[in-house]
Amino acid sequence: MMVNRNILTLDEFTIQQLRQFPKATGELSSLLRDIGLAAKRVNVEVNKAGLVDILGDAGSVNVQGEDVKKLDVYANNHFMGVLKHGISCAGIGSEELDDFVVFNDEVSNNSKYVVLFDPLDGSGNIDVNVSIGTIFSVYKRVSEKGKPCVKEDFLQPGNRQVAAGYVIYGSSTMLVYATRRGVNGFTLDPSIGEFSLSHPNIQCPEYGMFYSVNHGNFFRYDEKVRRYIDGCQRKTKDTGGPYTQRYIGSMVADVHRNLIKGGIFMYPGTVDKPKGKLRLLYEANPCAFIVEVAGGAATDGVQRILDIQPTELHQRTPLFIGSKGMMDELELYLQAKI
Ligand code: AHM
Repeated sequence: MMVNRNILTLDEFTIQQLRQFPKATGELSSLLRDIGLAAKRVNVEVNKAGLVDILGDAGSVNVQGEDVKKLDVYANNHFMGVLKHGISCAGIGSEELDDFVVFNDEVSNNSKYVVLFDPLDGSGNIDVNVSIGTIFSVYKRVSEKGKPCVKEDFLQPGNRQVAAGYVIYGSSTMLVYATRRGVNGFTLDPSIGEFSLSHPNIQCPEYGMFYSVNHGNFFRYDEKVRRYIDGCQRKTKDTGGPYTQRYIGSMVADVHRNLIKGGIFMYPGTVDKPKGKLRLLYEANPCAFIVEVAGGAATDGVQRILDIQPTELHQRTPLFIGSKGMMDELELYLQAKI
């Protein structure tokens, strides 16, 4: 197989972007490089998950009351470590940690950004060899530079994100990230160990064939949501046939497929859990930012995800996200206009 060595690597791409802004400090490029490095290390461990004794519960329970797998701990520590030793990040918030972490040394206190991440989304799928991922979100801190970062830096609405992205550890490993200027996807080329630009300027199709939802919860959803799901299974004027149901159980993989091919992903509230399962800061906000930059939309069923003012680090939110045309159609159902 001929491999095109002229394809830009992640580092080359971020530097090329940086060169368009001669006054930029390069902190964001450096941060993305750090994230790329951590992703490569986690990828190595994910790839050998079936071979080594790294599977299974780490014996602890995370702040959401869920079992923590060993790979979650590994990924969390790697992302945190790489960001701590970089030059761009004042502190982090992680889905796996109770509270945010202030790096609190001279370089970090003078850094511009804070990062929030879900180190291993879909971790329930680790031991069955299904795609899992890391999701991240970058904010400019609101606290004074030179001092340790504070909680308010992490509790910013998603519309203040500077960048967001995810890594999918799947049939190939991909890093997709968005800034306000666009969404770009990089595939890990194992022969050189670099993320290479494979999906420039990703645009989410206005319509697609896929709807992704946990059907097992159907009778716990609100009636309007049930009517929409029911509608997905019938003929629609836009596609000429029913949508195809695809639900991986790793949001990052479901959202990625729908971003590329067009579709809608839903994790609605249920009677017993009105706020659903997903976390606003670690899952919903970064995905909403990426999908919106690519031309799609994301709501909690009432308002735009990115406009929600967070009040706590681990708050949950219902999530509806995907192709713009399908989201508009969903809204008609949610407003009881259909
Ligand atoms: P996790 O953080 O424990 O991995 O849970 C998040 C995952 C999402 O990736 C996925 O969409 C969802 O949980 C699936 O939940 P369910 O099994 O309730 O449908």
